[in-house]
Amino acid sequence: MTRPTLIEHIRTTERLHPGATGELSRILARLSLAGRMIAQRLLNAGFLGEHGETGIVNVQGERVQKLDELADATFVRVFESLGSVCAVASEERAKIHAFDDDESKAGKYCVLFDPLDGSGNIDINGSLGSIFSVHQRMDVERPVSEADFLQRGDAQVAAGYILYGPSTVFVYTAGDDGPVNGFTLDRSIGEFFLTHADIQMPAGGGAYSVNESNEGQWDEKTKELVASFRQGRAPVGKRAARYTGALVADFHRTLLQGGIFLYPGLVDRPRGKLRYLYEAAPLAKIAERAGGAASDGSRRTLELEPTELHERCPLFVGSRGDVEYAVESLR
Ligand code: AFP
Repeated sequence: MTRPTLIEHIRTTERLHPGATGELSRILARLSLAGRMIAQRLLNAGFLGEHGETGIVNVQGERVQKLDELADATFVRVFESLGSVCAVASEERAKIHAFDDDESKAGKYCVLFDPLDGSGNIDINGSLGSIFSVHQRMDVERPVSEADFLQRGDAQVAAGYILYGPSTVFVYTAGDDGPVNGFTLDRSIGEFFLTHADIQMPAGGGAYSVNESNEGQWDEKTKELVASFRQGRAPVGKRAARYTGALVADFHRTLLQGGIFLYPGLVDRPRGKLRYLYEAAPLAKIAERAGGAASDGSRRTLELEPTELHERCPLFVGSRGDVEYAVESLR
């Protein structure tokens, strides 16, 4: 039997919600289009002169790679004139980007993305990803503003990511109680097919995933927590250390095999490195919908209230037992 394509799956799901207007379906379809376009671009970038830096430093103080810029432009382009999306926010941009055609101005959705996550892996042909989050605009009567984007993670109407690894995988969840489904791109025909239906994060086992070179920047409780994973003293026992430098790749492994990914606060950066709206909140929604958990070390990630577009937060995400153990250890 042929597997459902991503678009067929989205339409089938839409029919289960009688009041649905089809707008969210179109947004998800456009996100998958961006994923296919970026995946294709990554394939040939090495010999088209598209590796390397642009010479620009972004709002995060990070050096922008040419592919960061290309991926960002791709995500913006797919939502231009769609009508349902009034504005987008990108990890690469200081401010939101509002669309100015009349239909878009009335659009009820805001889309946020980290267009190319793990860009340090570009030059080594390592895994990369894109992360996205969809929110409903707070008030369609007012012109869209940054305030429409500063919403808690539990208000997301959809969230997901695209992993560009040996194959390209699109993983998403929609609604308050939707499952997490994964689709793999058949490059020969440019179509995503359902390969991972209703993903459930294993309750135990799996690796622990953290940049251990930051140890000197952790507080004593964090040092002890990571040592307990390394030495097999955590409840689940001995496990491997795995860290790729691309959050999407580390998260995807954690989602499928269980375990924990952590990016704790650092002495000189108490909020750590990861961005709440573009990274932590969407992955927290996926984790919870797959039976896992996500915390900033004391609070549920999805309940944090962002006050800035590029706000950072510590992230502990993975199998529920591991995350609860981490929170307990840090108390
Ligand atoms: P870049 O996209 O700037 O490479 O950042 C990647 C990332 O946000 C996330 O994907 C990684 O998990 C994390 O940073 C790696 O950060 P460290 O290099 O500090 O471990």
